Amino acid sequence: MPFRTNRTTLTQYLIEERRRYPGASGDFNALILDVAMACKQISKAVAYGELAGLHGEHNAEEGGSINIQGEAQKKLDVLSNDLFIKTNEWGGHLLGMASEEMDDPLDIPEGYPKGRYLLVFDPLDGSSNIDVNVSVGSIFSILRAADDEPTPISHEAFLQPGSKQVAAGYALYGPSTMLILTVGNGVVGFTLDPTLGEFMLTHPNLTIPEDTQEFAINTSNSRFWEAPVKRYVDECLAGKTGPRGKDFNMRWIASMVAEAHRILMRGGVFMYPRDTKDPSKAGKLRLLYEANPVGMIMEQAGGRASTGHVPVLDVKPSGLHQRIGLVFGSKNEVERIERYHAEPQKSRDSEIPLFAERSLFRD
Ligand code: AHM
Ligand code: MG
Repeated sequence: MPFRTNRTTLTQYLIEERRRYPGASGDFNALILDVAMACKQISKAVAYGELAGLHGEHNAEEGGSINIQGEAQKKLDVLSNDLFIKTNEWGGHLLGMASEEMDDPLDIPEGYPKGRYLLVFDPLDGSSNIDVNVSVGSIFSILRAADDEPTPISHEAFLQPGSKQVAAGYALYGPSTMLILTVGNGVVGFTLDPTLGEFMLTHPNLTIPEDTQEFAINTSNSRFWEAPVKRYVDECLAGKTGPRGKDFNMRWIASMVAEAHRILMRGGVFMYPRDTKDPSKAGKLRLLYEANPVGMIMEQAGGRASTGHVPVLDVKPSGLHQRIGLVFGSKNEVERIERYHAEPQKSRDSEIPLFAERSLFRD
């Protein structure tokens, strides 16, 4: 195994970052280390998989369990959620937690000190892929609670725009386990050294190329897309012979953390836009624990994250489990998609047969 003696551990990185803020209490660093511990434990559980009887649906013998999203929970969804709670509730850094897998926010149990941060997470994103052994991940977002925030903690405490995030990150459980982190000062990546059980700094300054020739979208939804998205994808597909004058490649893993990571490594654009498939849902992905943390990482790496209309980090959330249309990745491509949304659609509607009869647009 290639061995380097000069690798920086996550702990060392956090301590060195903290030295830049002499007034910092160390609470924040301890919180990140607790989150990292949850990710290490989840990484192990994911890796053991069926060896530990961890594949399949939660409570299958009792007919399964459904989360607030109406999605069947996997055993690993429930275990990952529990691991996040157990590794983070005791430390005294948090006032509350919220997760994709819990209908309501969670208070810090009696007996543990309360802190000033809020932790929001998707414990195992892409878990519908677990049983097929595709890369999945955990996504987290850290917010500051208001000084006078009452307890028990309310949904409202978490309804802060993504621009207020103190830190965000994800762990990717792939061929190697990685932790990607931003504390608002660029984006860094760590790789888990499995023998030491330590995250080692391997990617000290992640930046996303501004241009790309790779896009990711679930094209099975194309008949539900709004016109600007359809235009963008049509132009990519037209390649060299179309208005873009270059060929594009397409990828769809159906595991957002894995897609975000690919984009962070080599550029690209990801779209799960608002569409007309289910008018009760403004997109598939969730604002607070999917779009916002990934959005902060993208922006901090020089990319862009948008609803198609506005920067995703500017959106004032209206609900804990709110869904939103999401486009992120290489800056110039995301800006192009925003331009297509901003352009008046009328003239193009009549040009495109699909949109000539009826409008698929919504305000
Ligand atoms: P999940 O949080 O229930 O795992 O759902 C989110 C996932 C994303 O990781 C991924 O981008 C998307 O769902 C895939 O959706 P689809 O199956 O429609 O392609
Ligand atoms: Mg998810």
